[in-house]
Parts: sequence; structure tokens; C-alpha cells
Amino acid sequence: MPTADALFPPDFVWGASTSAYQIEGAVRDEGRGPSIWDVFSHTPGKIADGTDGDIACDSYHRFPADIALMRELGLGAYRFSIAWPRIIPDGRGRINEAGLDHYRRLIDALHAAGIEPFVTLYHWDLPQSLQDAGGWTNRDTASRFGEYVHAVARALGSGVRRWMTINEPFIHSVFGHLLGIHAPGLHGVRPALAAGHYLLLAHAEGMDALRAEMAPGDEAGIALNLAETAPATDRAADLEAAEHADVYANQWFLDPIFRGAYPTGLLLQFGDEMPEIRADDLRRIAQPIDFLGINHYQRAVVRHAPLVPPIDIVPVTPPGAPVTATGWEVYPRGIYDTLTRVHRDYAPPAIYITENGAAYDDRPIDGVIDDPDRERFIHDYLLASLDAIEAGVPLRGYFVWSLLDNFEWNEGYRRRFGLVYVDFATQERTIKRSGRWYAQVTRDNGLSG
Ligand code: IFM
Repeated sequence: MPTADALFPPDFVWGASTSAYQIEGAVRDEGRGPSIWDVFSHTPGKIADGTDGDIACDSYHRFPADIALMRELGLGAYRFSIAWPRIIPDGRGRINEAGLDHYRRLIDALHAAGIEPFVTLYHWDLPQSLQDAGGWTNRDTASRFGEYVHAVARALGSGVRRWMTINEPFIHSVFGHLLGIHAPGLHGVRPALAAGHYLLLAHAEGMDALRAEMAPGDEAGIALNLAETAPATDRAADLEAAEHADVYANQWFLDPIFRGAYPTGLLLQFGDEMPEIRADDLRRIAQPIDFLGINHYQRAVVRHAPLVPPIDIVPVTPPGAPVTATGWEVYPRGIYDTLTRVHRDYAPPAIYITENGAAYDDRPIDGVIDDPDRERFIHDYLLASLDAIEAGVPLRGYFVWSLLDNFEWNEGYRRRFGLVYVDFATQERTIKRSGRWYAQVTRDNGLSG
């Protein structure tokens, strides 16, 4: 790729990300209880290609081979999530030692390969029994999360130095509880706002539990999906729509975590539909974090749409803009805008890009997966990230979504985000051309000319 040398700071962390339900499979192995995603994916009509995560990448059994691939990619870190229903199958009470043992083996194997585990504690796979009691619309779920985090941190803490409490509370609240396109499939403003608040409270419970168990120097934070917003046109209504969209897409979770308050724009519109917020909630949610994980894919270009409740805003793709296979706009400058804005307005002590990447319609030809679009995508987003570092953003690492092609939620297996191609019929893995290229990036600590 023709470019001048663009090198990252010496300690920069190069990684790739996955999540439990998307790759593990083995949904009935070694005492795992059912999760909301087992139930949802087995409900007819919910997943675009009619699939589920029962087998996925079978990474529960194949993690040694996956770690060998990580070594080939030169990864310094691997971000994965722990499946809550493997640890506390019923959501409360009994701890399943076999589940903990699995992650002990995974973490030990990562260390043996010289790869640092970055552990997410919740990536949307709630134990179904907690859903039966109201799930994230029930305040009690946050306390159950605290118990789970205590158990995990106590058992696995000696092998983990970087923790994330929750992945993308925005997507879980909106896709899962407002639009109904993700588990648990609820539809409503009230469930979505309740989920948002109780996920934030769970983050606070998780931070308390981690602080109680962590060793000095260990770090904990949260992973938020963030996207700068922009108006589709310069019409006043669209300008206003972009400002409102920023409240939902960014401020909804950033403000409570960094300022201890919900944004006024959210309260003005939805104050009456918020769940009960108790006196101490926001103070606890705003406790210091050691780093912010940012998942970034695309900016949010929006237009005013008076007939689209509840927020009268729709996302649009700018005419002629390049898009990925998911239809998401490729706009590398967006990662710079997001990083510099978060740094300016919220000043987290450190930031990791915990997810960035793109789905393309990869196909093996003679055993080779040639994916220049993904390579270009990551290259350009990395250059823009480097600009952000040069502008003073404390960006400490970058994780590609994803290590492997995997179960892309309601899209099933038809969206391939991996650096590694997975043939789901045989479970054969093949490093894509972008993966080979990323290995060079990790070796060079950046982009060489
Ligand atoms: O696959 C998801 C992941 O689980 C959360 N962030 C976005 C990815 C791509 O959609």
C-alpha cells in the first residue's frame, strides 16, 4: 500500500476482538445455561439466514488453533467476552466451576503465546432465567451482574489486567429493547431507557466488583459504540436532527459515565419514560474508569423524518459514498472526529479502539481470500487514528473487529468481518489477505511506506 511510514507509539497495543456468543458455539457444554441469544436465534424469523450460534466458529473447542492464528497475525492482545451463562447458568446462585476452568485455560494459553487478554464481561448474552425475571428492565439484574463480576474477577483476575464491564449498551438497549431486532426482542421506549439505565448501573456494580478484586496497575473500563453525527443537508430540520442524534448516539452513555448526569436533550424528550433513578445511581455510574473502549464503524449522517417515531430521525447514506457489505459508509475521518471529540469533551485517561472493521462479501478463490477493500478500510482508519494521536488523544491500542468471520447477530453468518475466513461447513480457517497485511502492521508497529 503506497504510503509514507506511519508509526505508532512504542507501547501501542495491536489486537483483534470477538465475543462469546458470536464464536464459541458449545452452547450446552460443561454446564452452560441458556442465554437470551439462544432463545432469540431459535425463534423463527429473527435471524436473516435462519441460523443460530449453536456451533458458530466452535471456538470453545478450537481456541488453541485460534491462538495459533493470532500468533500468525502478530497480535499483542485479544479481546474476547466471557459468557455469563457459563459462569452462573441460572443467572443467580450456583457458580459453574467448569465454565471458569474453560476461561482459565484460554487465558493461560494466551499468556503462553505472549498475547494479553482484554476481557469483556458482558457482550449481550444474558442468562435467560434473568430475562424471565425482567432482564435489563429489572433493576435487580444490575446486582446480579455485580455478583457475576465478583466471581469472575476472583477466579480469573490473576491472569487479566484489562477488563471491560459492558459492550455497547446503546446497541443492546436500542436493538434489543426498542427495535426488537436483537435479543431479547422487546419493543418500546420504556424498556430501552430502563435497559440503558440498568446497564449503566451494572457497569457501576461491575466496576465496584473489579476494584475490589483487581491488583494494582490493572485497569477497567467500558466499551461504547460512538459515532459523530452529521446532517444530510443544511436544512435547519436536518441540522437539528444531527444535534439530537448526537444526544442518543453519544451523550446518552458518555454523559452519565463522565459527568454523572443524563444529557438535558434526553431528559427533555423522554424524562417521563425514564425508569426510577435513585439518589446514588449517577454518582456510582460516574466513578472513574481507567480507560474508555470505543467501538467505531461509521459516522451517523441523519435527516429529519417527522413520521419516524420516537425520535423523528433516520440515518441516510450520503449519495455516492463508498459502503461496506452491511451498507455502512466508509468514512475514515469519522474515527478521528470521534476520538478528538471524546478527548476534548470527556477526557478519558486512556482510550482503546476496541472494535473497528468492515464486512465484505469475501469468497475463497483457489484457497485465497483476496479482500483489498478491508485492507484499505483498516489502513485508512489507522491513518486517521494516528492523526488523532498526533492531535493529543491518548489512544493506547487498536482492535480489529473481528479475528474470525462469525455469527453477526440478526444477520447470521452472511456478514463476514474477520481477518480470518471461516468455512462454517468444515470449520476450516484461512487467513485473508487483509490478515497477512495486518500481521505486517503489527510487526512494523504501523504502516510502512
Ligand atoms: O458484531 C458486532 C459486535 O458484536 C458489536 N459491535 C459491532 C459488531 C459488528 O456489527
